[in-house]
Amino acid sequence: MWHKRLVIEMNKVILALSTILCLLSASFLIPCRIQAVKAASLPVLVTVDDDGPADFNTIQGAINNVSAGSTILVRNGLYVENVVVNKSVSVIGESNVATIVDGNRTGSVFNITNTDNVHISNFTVRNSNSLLGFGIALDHCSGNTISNNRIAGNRDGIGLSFSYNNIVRYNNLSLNYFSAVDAELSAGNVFSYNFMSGNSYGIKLSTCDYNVFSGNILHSTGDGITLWKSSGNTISGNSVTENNYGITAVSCSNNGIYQNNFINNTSTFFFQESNNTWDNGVEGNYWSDYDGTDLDGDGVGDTGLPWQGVDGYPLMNPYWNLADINHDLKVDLKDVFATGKAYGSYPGHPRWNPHCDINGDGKIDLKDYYTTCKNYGKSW
Ligand SMILES: [Ca+2]
Ligand SMILES: [Ca+2]
Ligand SMILES: [Ca+2]
Ligand SMILES: [Ca+2]
Repeated sequence: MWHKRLVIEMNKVILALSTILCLLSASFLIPCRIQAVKAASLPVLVTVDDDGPADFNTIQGAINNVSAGSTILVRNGLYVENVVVNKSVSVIGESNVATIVDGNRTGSVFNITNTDNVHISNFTVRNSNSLLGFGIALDHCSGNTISNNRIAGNRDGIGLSFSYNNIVRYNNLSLNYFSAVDAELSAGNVFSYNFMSGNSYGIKLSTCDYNVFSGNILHSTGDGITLWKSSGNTISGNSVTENNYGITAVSCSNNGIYQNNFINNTSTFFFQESNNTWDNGVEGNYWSDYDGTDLDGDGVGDTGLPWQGVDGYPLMNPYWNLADINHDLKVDLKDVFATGKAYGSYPGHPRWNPHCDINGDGKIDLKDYYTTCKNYGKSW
């Protein structure tokens, strides 16, 4: 009898133990599975190398296998790929000379479509299709940054369509067959400090409003800036040198075009049905063929106005540094003194000097004075 009871008790114990074991294993397994799912969706940093040890050997392989927010570091090498960027990732090359993405003359080299917050930086981007492709194509995108790339040998360097608030800066866009930058139906983008040479067009905008172009150099690149049905763009601080046309505008209005250098272009500009602003209220553009005189020594011409029928404030020397208040191509005591003299003034104030309002906030204060002092001693 006692033996039978012992067997029943033991069975109970075994049952209880196995229940505990089951519960324990379940409670371990479930978190493990959750963790595995979580790990796959966490942003990571991965490496790509075409011929050495790395997490992946193609850029596309890396993009396909990481989650949004990840960073992909690409080692020097030759990557013959048409890269589709369809999630928010940073794709960074080791060197923009030796990390080469080659589109093999098929489509675009980088395609970014319906994707935001992508960074593409530090690549040579070459050989899109010569009839259809872009070096880097952005379509229905916003918040992307394209920087420090060398983009050459494509149909167009960078193409934007239906894209907003992207940043394109510090790229070298040279020797593309058509345009360095070709944008249509895109707004609020910023293009700054890019170098463009040897293309058929520099910057080409069709139906693009409220973009900013600043600090770009467009040298010997067919037609420099070409605007069609585009309004409200700001084009300032660019150098447009030795092109066919410096700038052309057809059916464009309210673009602000000032503090640019138009130097030795075959034809300075061409307009049709266009009404734009060629100064910021104080300073216009530098035109290498301006032959007027500066009567009061503020660096802005006072005769032959408006120059070319548009510019009421042509600069006497190329625009090169914010702190060169009197545009004599050096930042020296004269500029510091002028800023000091106008210190504390605002429009309407007897000591107001608009040339000294470097940051354009309508007052001369420490910020302007600091910029002048910081650039002290620089010369062109
Ligand atoms: Ca390599
Ligand atoms: Ca003057
Ligand atoms: Ca000066
Ligand atoms: Ca100011």
